[in-house]
Amino acid sequence: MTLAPSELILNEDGSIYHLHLLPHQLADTVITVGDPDRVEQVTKHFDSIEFSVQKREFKTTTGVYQGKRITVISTGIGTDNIDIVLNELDALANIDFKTRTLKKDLKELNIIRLGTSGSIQKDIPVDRILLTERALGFDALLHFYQSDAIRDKAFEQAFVNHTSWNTEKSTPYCVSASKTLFNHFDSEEFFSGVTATNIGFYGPQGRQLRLKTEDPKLNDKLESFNFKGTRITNLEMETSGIYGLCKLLGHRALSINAILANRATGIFSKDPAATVNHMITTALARIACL
Ligand code: R1P
Repeated sequence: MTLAPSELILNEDGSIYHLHLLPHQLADTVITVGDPDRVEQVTKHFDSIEFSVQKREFKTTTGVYQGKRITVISTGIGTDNIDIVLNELDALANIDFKTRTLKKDLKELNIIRLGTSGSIQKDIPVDRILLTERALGFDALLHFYQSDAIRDKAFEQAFVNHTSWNTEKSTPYCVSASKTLFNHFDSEEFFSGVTATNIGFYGPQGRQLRLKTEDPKLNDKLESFNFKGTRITNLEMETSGIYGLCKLLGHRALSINAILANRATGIFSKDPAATVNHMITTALARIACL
């Protein structure tokens, strides 16, 4: 199938529409961050920089860290941006831009998110690092794709029952990390668990400044949910989309979270920059030997 110019949109220089990248500029290992300023916080540790480009909230730098070529890209906030980033990264890797057809040999990228997040469990304190084994998406992104085969329906149903979830909001979906990447990073120094991804920072994560939320007990229900010994550990805004699309596209994904807030105790990190930098250097050391 040849992709029409309206479907696979390329800029005049041949780069992909939003990310403004050419296929050869993408490394096989990709680090995603939310904040464009965090790209430099990662790449300042690199031995060399190949190139850097920014369009909108998507800033990309490719370089080499301890002999490993890595692309670092900012996604901005939310799973709506994840749809753009993941589809365009995959197109760069797996679509021939000249013929506008799928390549014969498909690439499997390593996609590692280095993000920030809030813990919802009292015993997961701020300034620690958490690996997401499974993500529970309250966003609707995955429902626009044929995704039945990759979802954990038993987990989803148990969650809906436990929380008496109002499906006017969404239909939660449960997707997993790449086992290979998770096992590569898993260690006693990290927490691991289920990351809930939602479409907003305030009401959707149970924060009430002036507006009352639809379910004031939402975070208590998330905290007390238990599925076969597994609990929901933290809240953020991208991981479910990354896991879902990576599984569907055949890429390996892992989300690593710097815990900056503890929503159960009301505590926020006193030095978030140091915690994020610790996550970055710890993750880079492991990414170098992937
Ligand atoms: C909200 O402040 C943002 O921070 C978290 C959330 O997922 C959301 O994107 O992650 P990042 O720090 O990676 O952006």
